Amino acid sequence: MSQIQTIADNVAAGKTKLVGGLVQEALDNGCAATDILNAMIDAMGVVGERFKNNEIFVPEMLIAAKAMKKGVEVLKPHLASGNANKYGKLIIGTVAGDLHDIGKNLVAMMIESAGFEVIDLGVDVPVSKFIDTVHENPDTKIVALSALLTTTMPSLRDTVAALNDADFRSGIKVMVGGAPITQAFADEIGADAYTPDAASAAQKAKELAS
Ligand code: B12
Repeated sequence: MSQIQTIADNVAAGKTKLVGGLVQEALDNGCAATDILNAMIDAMGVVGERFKNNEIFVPEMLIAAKAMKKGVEVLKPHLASGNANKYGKLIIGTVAGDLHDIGKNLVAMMIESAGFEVIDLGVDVPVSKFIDTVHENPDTKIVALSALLTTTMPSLRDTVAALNDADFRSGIKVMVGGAPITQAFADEIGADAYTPDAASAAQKAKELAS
């Protein structure tokens, strides 16, 4: 079995203690960091399917997430190039009611390494927190919002609506993303941009800020 497949299997099985070492070993053997990352993302897809089929439950999903976070920690220096703050400030968070942060963290990491100063508000972020943070940081260029549940898509809609009504709206751009989000939904709720993954999010953020 390939080393990368072994990593994916151990992420899916939630073997947090093993994953860090396995990722390091694969890197030492010349595996590309992006290949390892993509395998771990696929593993989370497998976990999601198992959950959907009632083969595993929330606790197993949570430990798989912890294992993936460990792997990303080891990969981080290999994925992020650490540019200076060339493009300005970007505020990111997962919308109210939603606790998923692996994708949001990857987007934050790629955007930071593309040359932004990232203010990460975490998960389950109330609308008012996004608004207050832009007021506290009037030089903010972009607000990026993540939602992973169909049940928190309305929360994403409310957050974008509040940003669209804010006095600072003409000075910022709003980006949205997350597995259930589409370009059509982004257009419908009045966001400026949507992209499907972290690499394209970083590319789009650079375009929006320049
Ligand atoms: C891990 C996980 C959890 C963990 C999260 C831990 C954590 N710290 O994140 C825990 C256990 C907490 C959890 C809980 C729940 N979960 Co969950 N979870 C997952 C799982 C398996 C993986 C998510 C993940 O990390 N994917 C990997 C990352 C890299 O992908 P990503 O998040 O999509 O992000 C990428 C893109 O979407 C994009 N992106 C993301 N954000 C943004 C933002 C911007 C601005 C842009 C441009 C792009 C972008 O870029 C990212 C990187 O490429 C998914 C299954 C799946 N296939 O996604 C289910 C899944 C999302 N969960 C699901 C469910 C149902 C739940 C629960 C309701 C279960 C329950 N009964 O309690 C709860 C809800 C809790 C809550 N209130 O949020 C369902 C959602 C179904 C739906 N259609 O809404 C899924 C799809 C599983 C399934 N197949 O049923 N979950």
